[in-house]
Amino acid sequence: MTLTGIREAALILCVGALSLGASFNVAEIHLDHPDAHVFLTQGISESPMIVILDGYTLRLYRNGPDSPPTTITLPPGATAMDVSDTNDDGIPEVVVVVGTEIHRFEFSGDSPPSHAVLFSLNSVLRASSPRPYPRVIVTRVEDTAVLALPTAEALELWSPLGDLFARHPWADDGLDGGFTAASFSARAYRPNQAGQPGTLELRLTSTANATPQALGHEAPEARLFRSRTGTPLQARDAALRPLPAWPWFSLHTEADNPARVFFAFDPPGFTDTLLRISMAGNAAESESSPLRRRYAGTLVLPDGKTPDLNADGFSDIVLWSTPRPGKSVQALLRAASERDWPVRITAHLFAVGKNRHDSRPSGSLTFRAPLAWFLKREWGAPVRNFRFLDVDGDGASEIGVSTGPTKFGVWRYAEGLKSAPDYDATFPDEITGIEILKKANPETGADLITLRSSGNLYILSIP
Ligand SMILES: [Ca+2]
Ligand SMILES: [Ca+2]
Repeated sequence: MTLTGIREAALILCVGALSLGASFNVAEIHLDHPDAHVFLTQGISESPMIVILDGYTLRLYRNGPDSPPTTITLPPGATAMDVSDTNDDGIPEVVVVVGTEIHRFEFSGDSPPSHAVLFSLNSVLRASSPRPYPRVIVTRVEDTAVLALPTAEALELWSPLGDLFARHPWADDGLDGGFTAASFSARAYRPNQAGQPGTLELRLTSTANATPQALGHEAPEARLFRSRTGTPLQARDAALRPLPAWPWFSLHTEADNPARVFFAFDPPGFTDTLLRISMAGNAAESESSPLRRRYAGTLVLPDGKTPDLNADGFSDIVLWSTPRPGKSVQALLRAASERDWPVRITAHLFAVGKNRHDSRPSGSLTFRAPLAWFLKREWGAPVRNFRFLDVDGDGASEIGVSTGPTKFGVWRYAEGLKSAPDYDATFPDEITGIEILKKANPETGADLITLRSSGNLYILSIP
C-alpha cells in the first residue's frame, strides 16, 4: 500500500468512527396508568395519529409526538371509545359510549373540542368495562360512516345523527341468549404461561359466540396466518416430534406464498435452532422430509415475526447466544462475580440460490446484559424488548433491543451488523415494555417505537 493509500484508509476509518451511532428523538409522556392504551388511528387527511388513552384522559397527537397533544377528559361512566371521521370532513372525531348515551367530541382548528350527546341506546357496551377502552365503533357501510353498537338482540348500525341505519339480529344458533357481554369472563394472566413475554394472555372461563345474521357479506375468509410459533414448551419438544408438530413461519414476506420454515430447538441443550424448509408449506409433505439444518443460537421471533434484513422478500433469521463460562472453578467464580454477561446476536440471510438460510452468520452484534436477565425462564431471555422494525421506512428490517435496564438500541443491517447501535437512547427509569407503531411517520412511512416504564411512555423516532 502506498503512503496515499494508507492515508485514505485512515481517513475513511475516522469518518466511519464519527458516523457510528446517533441518539433517537425522544418524546416523553407521563402516564397515570402504566397500562394505558397507545394506538394509531387515521388523523387529519388520513395521516397516522398517535392516541393515548390513560384512564379517562385521552391525548391525541394531531401533529406528531413532538407537538403538544389535544387532551380530552372523557365523561365519568365512559366504557368504550373510538377515534374516527364520522362526518366526512377529513378530521377525526371521538365517539364515546357513556352508559346509555353516545357522545361525540368534534374538533375545528385549535379551539377546544365541542362535546355533544348524539343519541341514547341501551348498548351492551355500557357495562363492558370499569374504565374506557378503545373499541371499533365507527365503521363504513357503502361509504357512509355509521356507529356499530351491539345490543342484547342485534348488532345495530346507527347514523351519527341518531337514525337507525340497519339492524342485524344475532343468529339463533342454539347458544341461547344471543350476544351478551357477560357470556364469558376473562382476566389477564401474568406472568405469561403460553405466550411470549410482553404479550397479553387471557384466561377465559367460558365462551359463547354469536354472529349477526346476514350482514350482506360473505363470511370473512379464513385469516391467513404468517406464523405458528406455539409455546416455548412446544418449541422445545418439537424436535422429537414429526414435522407437522413443529412451529413455523412464512418464508416469504408477501402474503400469498405458501413456503414455510419449520423450526425447533435442538435437544438436549435447546440452545441451537433446527430449521426445515417446506416450499409447499404443507406439513403432509413431511414424508419427503425436508432437510434439517442446525444453526448456532436460539431463534428470536418476537410476536411471531421474522425480519427481512436486506429487503429481498425473504424472511431472514436472527439468533441469540451467550458464551458459557469455562468449567474450572476459577472461571465459574469469575463469571459469578460479573454483574453482566455478553449476549451475541447473529443474523443469517436467506440465500435464494441455495434455498436455505446461510449457515454462517452474515452479521453479528454483542452487548452485555445484566446477569439477572439470564435467570428468567422465559423464551427469549436475555433479549429484552426485542423487535424487528423499520425505523427509516426503507422496507428493510432493523433490530431493536434493550442493551441494559434503561437502554435501547437499534441496528441497521448493511452488509452486516456493526458493534455499536445505529441509534440508541438512555432513559431515567427502567424500561418495562415496548410496542411498535407501524408506519406511523406520515412522511417516510417509518415505524415509531414506544417504550414504557412504570410511569412514562417514550416515543422514539430517528432524527
Ligand atoms: Ca431477506
Ligand atoms: Ca429500515
